[in-house]
Amino acid sequence: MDKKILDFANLSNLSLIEQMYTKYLEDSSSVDPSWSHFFEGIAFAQTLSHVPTEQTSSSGVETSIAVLIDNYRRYGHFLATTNPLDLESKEHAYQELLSIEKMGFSSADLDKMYEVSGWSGEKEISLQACLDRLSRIYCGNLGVEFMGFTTPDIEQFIIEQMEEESAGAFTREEQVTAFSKLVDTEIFEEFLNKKYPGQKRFSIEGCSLLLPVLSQLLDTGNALDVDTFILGMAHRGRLSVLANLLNKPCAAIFREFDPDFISDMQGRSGDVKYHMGYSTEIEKGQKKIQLELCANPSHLESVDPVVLGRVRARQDLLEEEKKSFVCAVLVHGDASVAGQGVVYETMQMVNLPGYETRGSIHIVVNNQIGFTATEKDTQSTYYATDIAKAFSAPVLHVNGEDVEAGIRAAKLAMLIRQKFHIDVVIEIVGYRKYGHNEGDEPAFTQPVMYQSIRKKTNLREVFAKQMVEAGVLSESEAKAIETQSEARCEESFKNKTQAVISEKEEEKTLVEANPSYMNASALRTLAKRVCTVPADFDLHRKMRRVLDERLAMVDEKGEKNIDWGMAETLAFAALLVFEKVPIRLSGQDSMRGTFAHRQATFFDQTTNAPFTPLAHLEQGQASFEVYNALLSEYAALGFEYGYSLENQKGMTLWEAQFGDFANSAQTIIDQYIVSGYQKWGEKAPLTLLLPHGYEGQGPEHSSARIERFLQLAAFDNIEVFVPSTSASYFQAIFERGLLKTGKPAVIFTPKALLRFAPSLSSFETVIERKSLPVICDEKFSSGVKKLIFCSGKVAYDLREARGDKKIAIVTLERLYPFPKEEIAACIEQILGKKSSSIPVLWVQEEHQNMGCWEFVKPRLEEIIGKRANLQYVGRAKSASTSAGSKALHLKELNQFVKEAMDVL
Ligand SMILES: Cc1ncc(C[n+]2csc(CCOP(=O)(O)OP(=O)(O)O)c2C)c(N)n1
Repeated sequence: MDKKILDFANLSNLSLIEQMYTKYLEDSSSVDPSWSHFFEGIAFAQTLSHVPTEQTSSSGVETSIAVLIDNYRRYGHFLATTNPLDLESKEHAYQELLSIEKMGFSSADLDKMYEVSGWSGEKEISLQACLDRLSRIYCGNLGVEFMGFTTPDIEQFIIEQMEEESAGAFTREEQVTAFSKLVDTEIFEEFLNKKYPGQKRFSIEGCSLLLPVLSQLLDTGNALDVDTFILGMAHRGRLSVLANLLNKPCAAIFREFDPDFISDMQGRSGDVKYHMGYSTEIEKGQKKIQLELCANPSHLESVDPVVLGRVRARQDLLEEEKKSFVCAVLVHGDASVAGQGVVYETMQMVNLPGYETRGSIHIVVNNQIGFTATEKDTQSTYYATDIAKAFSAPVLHVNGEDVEAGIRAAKLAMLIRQKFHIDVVIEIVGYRKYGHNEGDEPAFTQPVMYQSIRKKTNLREVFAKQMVEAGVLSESEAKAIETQSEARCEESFKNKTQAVISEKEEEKTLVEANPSYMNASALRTLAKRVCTVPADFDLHRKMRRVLDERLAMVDEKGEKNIDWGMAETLAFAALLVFEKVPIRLSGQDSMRGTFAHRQATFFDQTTNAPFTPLAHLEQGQASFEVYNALLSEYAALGFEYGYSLENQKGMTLWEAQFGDFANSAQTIIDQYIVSGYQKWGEKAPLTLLLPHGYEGQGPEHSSARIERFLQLAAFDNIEVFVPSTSASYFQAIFERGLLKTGKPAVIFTPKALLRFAPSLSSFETVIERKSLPVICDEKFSSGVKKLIFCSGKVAYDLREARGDKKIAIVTLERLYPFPKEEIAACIEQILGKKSSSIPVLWVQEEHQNMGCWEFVKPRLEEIIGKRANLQYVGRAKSASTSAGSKALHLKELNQFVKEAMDVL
């Protein structure tokens, strides 16, 4: 967007605009292009003749009437009657610009005629009529906010849609459909209230317009060939959406309210009813619409990126022109959309190559309260939706009591999304009939607001009256719709005990490994392709060297071992070509790799054109996509979680820049990745790469918090790897790519080890794939005096200190599922069956309250049994992850490594 356009939005200097406009009219090239762009982009510049008729006299009137129209388009929403509550009205400084005096008129001009040919269908219009029309269009129950932050073509489109009186006309069929949705919604909520008084259902009453709006989105979308909607929403109104949009049987919902209800979840523990997802297919005429509501936790807005990830994964399977037929709809609360940073992170994705989804529809259900707090407490912005402006997303503010305005907004939003592939926001301004939940008393904190709310009539009654008066429906027809809806609830209630929603078992996704691929020569051939760029590609000198080195690593002479970057590349190549597994990898700077170890994409030094060898290995290979992520962890990881849910036959990887940054996405880790299956039955074969290792770089770049993932590991929910060699890393990536488990995984990847010679394995060792889950110490068959268990990099410090001492060092390459049998076998290999006691240690570089210790202690003790006492050697407990200086780090390291050697 041209930034200067934003400057123009400040119309306080009207005389400057007048001058520029006069100049522009004389000669459009005489003004700066940004000014002419501005004048061209607004409709009046094209449609109006600004010549005043004889009755006008004041000079500059041409510009003033043009500015008047422009100001209404721009600022009319500030005066729109969108708030159904009788509360103190909000003021905005720009409102002033809508006073005729500010625009160079006086009340004496009201009856004067102005030529406006082509604008209102009339040749000329009185100032009063012009104001009335503008006010009707822009200051009614639908306020449109779009000027100055979108683009001229979008502005023009919205102007045309708003000013064309017949655009968005409300047909009888639409009115009746909207009414039925309202009736079903409100009767369903009232029924729940009657049968389950005081139970939490997070009623939508007060904003029940949400349902007709959603339903209209489907209808308009359907007419534009949108056949899949993926929805994300929080608690408010969720049950109504399930029952009245996704057609989840009411009987099943009622049953979930019963105190004795336990659903059959095949051993899973489930979630509360207002967090569960649902999917359905609905018929619309000849077409079908796939409708999915994503499961989500309580954490408001956390589902937003998950929805987008799911949408993107679906779109990735479609041809270019069909991608927009899958659409994300995100329903937000006013307090959460204004307060939660993940909304910004998610909206930031709208134009990014790795994340864009052709725009999303956002609906903000603004009930003017968040739990007990109002916007005075929660919002510095004028509107709850103001974030939209940062992303050029038009906002349609709707009075929650005006069904027609809601329907019009829904149609317009869908049209805009399909035409421009941008985000569009609909704000439904209503109220919350009850407390935050139905057990709450809202008048404790909002007495005045609730006085106004108590006077309110249900929207269906308001709308029924309007329709009856307009002759759209007779009273008895309206009543019949209600009766039918009541009967649906009664009937469902009677049948609720038989209502069973069967759990859908996901299709088995195991890809059978084809052992022939490990034919060394086939992999070597692939490796060569990975190291090849097109003949005319201007490769950076140092990159040439990297590729030459990589080639040497796979050379039959075997003089050079495989580094970690090459191990990963080889694993990817094998998956893409031999197993046909598509791969998507994203993370901050992941194309190159934070530590310059990956180099997945090369850039032509003359043209800047990118080339990704893994995407060009051979015809028929699976797709390889690598993206540099936006600088976000929360939304970026949420997106990949969603993507992986849909990408059950592909490998989805997310990489943190340093492992500790993953805690910015802790909500996604805790609420989705580790628990999504147990709560919702969601299988997310997502792999996290978290760089981890103590190298004296300070507290913030050392620990990826292994302890946290181990604490979260249960119910066979996740795999946790800490590879210590490049062969082990190859194996972890390759096995993950085979999608054997359908589970998420964390691979704690190294930093210093990436090119550390002792950690680099030979090509033969790599392809053997025998490093997981334990690397037992082959060195000793007898006479071992001490046995040390550890994971990761510290093994190399211990081996160096060991020299020729008879100390066996065993690394656990996979921590979860805990490799009990393999460890037992390794112990037996080293110690034999003898029971004589030797020291057995667990050594780690992390502090005692971190790392693996707490997790491995009881598990190793169980395996070791009475043969020995397991002892801890490592850093003491600490509140901070590591020392602030390299010197202190090394001092600590030397101390505990020495201690490990000295223990008798
Ligand atoms: C991230 C997060 N923080 C706090 C809460 C607790 N909480 C639940 S509902 C709510 C108020 C939400 O207000 P709003 O977004 O306006 O939605 P409403 O409930 O009014 O529909 C809060 C703070 C939560 N669920 N998620």
